[in-house]
Amino acid sequence: MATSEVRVHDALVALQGQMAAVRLPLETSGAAQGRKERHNVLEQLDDYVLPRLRALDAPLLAVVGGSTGSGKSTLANSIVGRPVTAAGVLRPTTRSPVLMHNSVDQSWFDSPRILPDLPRVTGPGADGELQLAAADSLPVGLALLDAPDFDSIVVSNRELSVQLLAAADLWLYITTAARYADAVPWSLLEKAAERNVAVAVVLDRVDTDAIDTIRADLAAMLTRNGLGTSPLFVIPEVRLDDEGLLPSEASEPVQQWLRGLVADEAARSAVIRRTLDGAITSMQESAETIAEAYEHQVVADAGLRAIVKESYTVAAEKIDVAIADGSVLRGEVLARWQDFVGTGEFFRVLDSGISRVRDRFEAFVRGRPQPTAEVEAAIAHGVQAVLIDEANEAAERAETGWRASQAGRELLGDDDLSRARDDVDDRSAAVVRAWQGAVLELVRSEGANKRFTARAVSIGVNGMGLAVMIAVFASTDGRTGAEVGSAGGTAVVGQRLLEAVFGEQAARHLAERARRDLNDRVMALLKEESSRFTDRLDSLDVDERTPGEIRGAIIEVRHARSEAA
Ligand SMILES: Nc1nc2c(ncn2[C@@H]2O[C@H](COP(=O)(O)OP(=O)(O)O)[C@@H](O)[C@H]2O)c(=O)[nH]1
Ligand SMILES: [Mg+2]
Repeated sequence: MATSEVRVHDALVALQGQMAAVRLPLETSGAAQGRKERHNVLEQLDDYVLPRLRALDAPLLAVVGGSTGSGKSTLANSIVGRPVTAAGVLRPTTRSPVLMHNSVDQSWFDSPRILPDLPRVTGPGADGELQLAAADSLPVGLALLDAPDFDSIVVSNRELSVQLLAAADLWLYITTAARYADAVPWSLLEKAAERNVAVAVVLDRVDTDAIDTIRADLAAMLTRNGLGTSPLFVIPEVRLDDEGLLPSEASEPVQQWLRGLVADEAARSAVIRRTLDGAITSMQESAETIAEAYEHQVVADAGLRAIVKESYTVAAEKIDVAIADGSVLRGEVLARWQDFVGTGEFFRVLDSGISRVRDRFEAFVRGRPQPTAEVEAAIAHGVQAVLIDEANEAAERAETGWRASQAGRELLGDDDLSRARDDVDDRSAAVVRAWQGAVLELVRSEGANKRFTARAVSIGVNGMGLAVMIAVFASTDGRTGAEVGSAGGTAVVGQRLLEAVFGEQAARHLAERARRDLNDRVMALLKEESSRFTDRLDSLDVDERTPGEIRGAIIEVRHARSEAA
């Protein structure tokens, strides 16, 4: 290879790496098409483009293609001069393609150099095997491949046919007088024209008196479809010989043309170049399509993530409001808190004046059992209810949002994520319990700083902790106490207790830390909840850099080719 060709080769290898790495996991617009094209590009690089670039002097491979019963096998056998490949009205059940070559050329084909995924056999092959047949009547430098019908009713046959045509330097396209205008073969020929593959057309089994009309009609169709320069051979309807071969004068023109082609180095390499260039160009286009399809994946991925984020941000905000606006302090919590603080003794502690409050407080907590458990439980219950409600609503919003797109629907499949996790009760209860424990711990360590006696601290911690919690639940916009309404009226008691014991600033600081702590724990809970959605995306690994990388690889192929040209 010339240096410039090495650069083309290496650019294609880089593109191959991109294509191999890319996945189009989301059901977005163009994803199905992109996956198909990706598969084809990878296959054609391995089967044809890279091996051809590495060995431009390898034999020219002509693939005989056409619809069922058009006479492919008969023509291939007739060119070779003996019945190598099974022909017949009863369709051979095997879909093993046969590659005929001169024995001198064997080493080009018995290795996985081209079509590496097809195992080689020398006898009749099984499904998906490539049967190699040495036929020295073929000129050195020409191989003939009898492909399965491209319109086979067996899907794998059709796919194999397409794969083999994509590996050809030349399509020897066979059609019959009865079938030449059919839509299916034409869609294939249009593809050939689009890709600029070298094609020769054989019109087979034509009644002698209709030859001129049909030839003219087909020639016009070829011209209209961009294949006007393709050689057109016409084989009249003839009797086959005992071996099922065409009489030599019938197959002679095609045979001569093929011989002439491989004998003329310039003509041969022109055919190879044309098909190779066409293949690389169409590969660039496919890669563009794939990059574009991947862009849709990136957009869809971001869109689905935004739905989840929005759904759970709303939940976080609503929880935040519910926590701060005093609504938790209604009903049961309020009643239990009033039980707790509603004794005259408690108020006397508060009314005794800041200077003496510490002593009084110690006396208060010493003399008093601590019925805080009920208040704590009521708080836990109230907060937990808010968390569960909002987690459920967020799940419903996110699931509804995802179901609105096909990508989201496919990702959800049969799973119903429209409610919070099954264990949200336990998880949210644990969140609140852990927070309450942390609040008590906070009060304990603050109290220790204030040098309470150990006993006062240990007994008073629960009451102080409650006061902090109450302050948290009535702290809308930094306001506390009476300003936030009836529930707050009670909260002011807790506030004053805190201020009396810790000082105003420290008291505010305590409530604030406790609130931030609760917020962190709530966010962690919501993160766990939303990860049920986002985990599904994370595992797909849709990377926004990918389209750019593919385009970069395409640009390098383009530059390398223009340098080589
Ligand atoms: N009389 C006649 N029969 C043919 C001709 N070409 C093919 N056949 C028969 O048509 C049937 C299908 O041919 P075959 O080569 O197996 O078609 P394939 O499916 O394209 O490989 C076989 O029975 C052949 O013997 C021909 O030119 N003349
Ligand atoms: Mg056949």
